[in-house]
Amino acid sequence: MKKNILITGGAGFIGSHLVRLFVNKYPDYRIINLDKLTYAGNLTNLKDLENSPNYVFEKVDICDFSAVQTVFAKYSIDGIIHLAAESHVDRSIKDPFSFARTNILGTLSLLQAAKEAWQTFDGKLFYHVSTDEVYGSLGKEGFFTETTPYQPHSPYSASKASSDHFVRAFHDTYGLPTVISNCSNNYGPYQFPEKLIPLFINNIINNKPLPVYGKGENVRDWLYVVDHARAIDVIFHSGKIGETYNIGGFNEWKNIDLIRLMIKVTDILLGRPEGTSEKLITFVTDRAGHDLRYAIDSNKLKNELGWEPSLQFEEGIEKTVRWYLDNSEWLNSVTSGAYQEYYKNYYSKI
Ligand code: NAD
Ligand code: TDX
Repeated sequence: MKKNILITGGAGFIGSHLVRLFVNKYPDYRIINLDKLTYAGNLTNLKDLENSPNYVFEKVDICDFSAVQTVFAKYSIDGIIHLAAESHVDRSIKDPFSFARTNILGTLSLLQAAKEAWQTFDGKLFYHVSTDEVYGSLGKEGFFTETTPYQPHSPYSASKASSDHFVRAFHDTYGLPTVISNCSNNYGPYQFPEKLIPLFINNIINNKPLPVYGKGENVRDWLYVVDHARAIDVIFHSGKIGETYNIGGFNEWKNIDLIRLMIKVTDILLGRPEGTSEKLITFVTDRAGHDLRYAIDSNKLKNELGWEPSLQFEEGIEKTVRWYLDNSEWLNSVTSGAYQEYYKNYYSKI
């Protein structure tokens, strides 16, 4: 094998798309998927790769430093693309400790293991996959750039900001070759149905309420997950060490407009009369500390490395709804058991 690449969080939403891209595109790389398989990690996301000769799975918690060291000792790791994290803002409001543990201490454990394992830093790279939420919230105008000061508001974004700082600290203090990307909201197949888009598609299918936080006026910049994986590929291979790259779709949607579009597309594909599911819209108490608007300026990535999103949003959302309708087995399997327990009281209250 030409290279051993460790991808953490490869059984999650974005990680599974990235693992698939790398395993298929680079047959001479060994891709090691390291994942703890939390509620959000699911090996069925990677079923098609099970027998690929250049793919291996390691069930490891990134917070378990000695287990991480063992993985470094077992494979001669050339590069790490680190995605493993607790990723849902609402869960971070309920349980900030687990976000601090995984996102901060877990990242530190990987950084330290890499620093110790790598005799020389030549040809090595530690790539941290981060979020635009570290920059805080925008008003009606403007964009986040790579130089926007950090101003996280949720425990999730505070933990991701902290992990970004640790990555930069390892670069500045020890010379560890690092790169960071901060991406906007992703959507597409295999996203756990707790995030807005898959949660609402699942609820429309099942005629359940669509809980819109506040007045639905918050704005997010949506990017198709495969385009994010393509961006990571470009940055991993051509990004400059020590740099940060913003990744976004120049595709802003007010939540309520996006929800109405999802309803329209899903009703059509389900063969329901147009607008049938509008009645499911339920305005609920706003999320605490809810950031008003995210918008990413990804011109650095476009101008320096030539990356651009490939998919128009209307096309991407239809493709996504179709995928969830065609993959009811996957949807049913991830929404059984603990998932039902998690939402049990929620729907009885709204
Ligand atoms: P996800 O929740 O779908 O997947 C996270 C994965 O990490 C799961 O497979 C889970 O099992 C694994 N994991 C969690 N804790 C772990 C631990 N302690 N040890 C090992 N594995 C562990 O998340 P996602 O949406 O795919 O996000 C992936 C990364 O991208 C995260 O770092 C997130 O902050 C970042 N990001 C996400 C988005 C988005 O819109 N989803 C946008 C920008 C950045
Ligand atoms: O039930 C809901 N109702 C609702 O109105 C949910 C789950 C969300 N929302 C709103 C909150 C946000 O304004 O929809 C918007 C999107 O919410 P999420 O899907 O939870 O995403 P967000 O909070 O924006 O964070 C996401 O993007 C950045 C990911 O979860 C992060 O992991 C990523 O870093």
